[in-house]
Amino acid sequence: MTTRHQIYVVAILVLASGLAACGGPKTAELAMSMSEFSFSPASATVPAGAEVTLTVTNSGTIEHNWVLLDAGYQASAPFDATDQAYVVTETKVPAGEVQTFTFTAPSKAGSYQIVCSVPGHLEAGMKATLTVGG
Ligand SMILES: [Cu+2]
Repeated sequence: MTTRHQIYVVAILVLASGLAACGGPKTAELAMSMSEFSFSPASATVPAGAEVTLTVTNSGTIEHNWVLLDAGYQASAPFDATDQAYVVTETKVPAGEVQTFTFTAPSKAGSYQIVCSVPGHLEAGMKATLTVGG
């Protein structure tokens, strides 16, 4: 009984040190600003599956939404319930404010569209691209 218990303890320690050697989950920082009617920068790259700390600044004079859509999906104007179903993560930022939040980047590498879902803004060209690396 004691021997078996000791084997479990050793196995857990080996597993724990293996995870530590991998450095844990990947992290990335991303900063974007929004204004009428664009994102800056218009493209960015993060590692797949990374814990991304995103800082979004609304440097405009009206509210904007930072909306990340599913892989390969391109929103069609006007942004509606069909497009909403493909939202991976989003945040609403009032004029002049800065928001920081964390989200997990998709685990699948590819090109992801970022749009502003405020009516009329996608039509005005408010979109960007997030590339998720492998
Ligand atoms: Cu907008």
